[in-house]
Amino acid sequence: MRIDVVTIFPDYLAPLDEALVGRARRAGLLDVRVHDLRGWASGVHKAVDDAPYGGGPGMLMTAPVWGAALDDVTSSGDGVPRLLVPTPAGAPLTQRRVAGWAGEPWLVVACGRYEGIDARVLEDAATRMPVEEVSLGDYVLAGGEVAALVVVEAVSRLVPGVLGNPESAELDSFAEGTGGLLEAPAYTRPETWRGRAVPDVLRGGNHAVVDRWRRDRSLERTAAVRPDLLDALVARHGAAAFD
Ligand code: 6GU
Repeated sequence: MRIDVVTIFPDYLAPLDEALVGRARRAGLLDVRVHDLRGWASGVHKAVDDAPYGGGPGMLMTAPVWGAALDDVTSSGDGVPRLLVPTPAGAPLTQRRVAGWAGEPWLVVACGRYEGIDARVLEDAATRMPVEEVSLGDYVLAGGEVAALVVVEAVSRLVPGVLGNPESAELDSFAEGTGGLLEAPAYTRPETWRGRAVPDVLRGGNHAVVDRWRRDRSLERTAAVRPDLLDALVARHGAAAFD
């Protein structure tokens, strides 16, 4: 899978050399390319932004610069990519959306500053390729770079071969395998630590009992911190959600 990231802060994406994503890149499973938007800016100042029409605070990134960058990047491979644009005005990022993107051959992530990109850029791009705006949640970041890191990491671990044990992705919080619930707490050795013992049921070797225990803890935890997820589960499965 190929992922291009366009940003005015390419060094911000340095973590993509590390850990799971870094290893997957070196193994040839992921082709991640980071581009400096300023390479498409012109004039002595290489400006990428300007004041918004209609007034208001802050600056907007300009259409000519983003248009030139996206023309070049999106025409540099086979077929057309899916364009992802991080913005607090986007639809929330979910595991379902991430899983959909993981099946695509090519993604381009366009990082804007939070005041955003001239709206015509995405309108124009959408005439040639699928475009999705995506938000990390209901708070405001200074730019899309952190979201690009989030998207690349979340997508990468679903690409075949990237995770050592693919079953771990199936059991994750929010994945279908756990029915959209949060994961149960987990323990490893030592058996007792600072007077706290690992729950007996997890050492008993009865897999059906372990599964039941984990399911109950998942329901408890989800009810406590994410009742909205439980509501969604009941809407889909009714009372059978608690079987
Ligand atoms: Cl994706 N970008 C920015 N700038 N702020 C955000 C966000 C994204 N998601 C939540 N806040």
